[in-house]
Amino acid sequence: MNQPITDRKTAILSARTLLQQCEKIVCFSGAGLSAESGISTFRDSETDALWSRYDPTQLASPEGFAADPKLVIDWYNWRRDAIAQANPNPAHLALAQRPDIIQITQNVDDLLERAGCKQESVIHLHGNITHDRCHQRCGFQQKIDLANPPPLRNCPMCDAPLRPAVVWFGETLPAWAWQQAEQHCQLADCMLVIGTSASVYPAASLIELTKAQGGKVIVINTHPSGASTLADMELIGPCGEWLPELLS
Ligand code: BJW
Repeated sequence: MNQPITDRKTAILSARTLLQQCEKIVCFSGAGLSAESGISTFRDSETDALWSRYDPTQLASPEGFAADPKLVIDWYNWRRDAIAQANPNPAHLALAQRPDIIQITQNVDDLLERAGCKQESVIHLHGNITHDRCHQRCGFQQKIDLANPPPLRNCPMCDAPLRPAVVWFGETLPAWAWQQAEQHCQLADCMLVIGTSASVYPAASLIELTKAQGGKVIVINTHPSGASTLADMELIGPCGEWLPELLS
């Protein structure tokens, strides 16, 4: 692993030089991208009093939903409310200024789109909290008003429970999103890995995919992460500070 670069000016210059040499750049992001918008991450956040008793990774599962569907929907609706009140931060805005960079995100929020990224150009590997879908996959899907999300309810087509259109543990990723992501990562000269613990698979394997075919990896994270060992360059600190400097 390369040593973290602490001299800010040197780090920015090196990273910018690397990016200028690249034709195809992908950005692979996680919850840390939205942290400076006030959205909690999964594994490193200061716990919110209301939800501090619960493990988010257990709530984000079919088992959690089966055990207590109301609890899971209340948790998602609390997060929807937080996202509705949040604004894109300087990291989202910096990425949106670079339409040439392919956005592959694990995040289910719509902050990249609200920052100005084209909706069709953001690949959401873990789905979208902005929609509900039928848990039994009868095909029903509906856009949700994040500021006024409905409580637990049943599908109007087949009467199974409705749930957020996100990917829980043990569920497969949307096939189209995964295929697109794999194709882009295979061809990328450089991947920016932003604000992810890189601990959830298969998403995290995309970093290995880029690396394996010779692409460079620039990691931006407040802490060392699962991506550190793959990093050609590791910028330690908030992405809302690094990305505007790097991409301007
Ligand atoms: C900052 C910052 C700032 C903070 N600036 N940085 C291979 C090996 C082992 C296990 C598996 C495997 N393959 C599959 C699995 C099982 C499982 C898995 O990966 N488990 C792991 C825990 C080991 N994977 C799955 O189940 C996946 N499906 C699957 O594999 O299907 C095939 C299959 C089917 C059936 C049986 C078997 C296989 C699905 C995974 C779905 C993940 N879903 C969630 C919830 C989504 C909905 C929701 O939002 O509620 O996705 S879990 C959660 O983790 C969420 C995230 O997208 C994902 C990743 O988290 P992320 O984004 O990295 O957040 P954090 O909190 O972990 O990290 C934040 C980082 O930001 C930190 O590093 C901070 O330091 C940093 N940070 N502030 C920069 N300002």
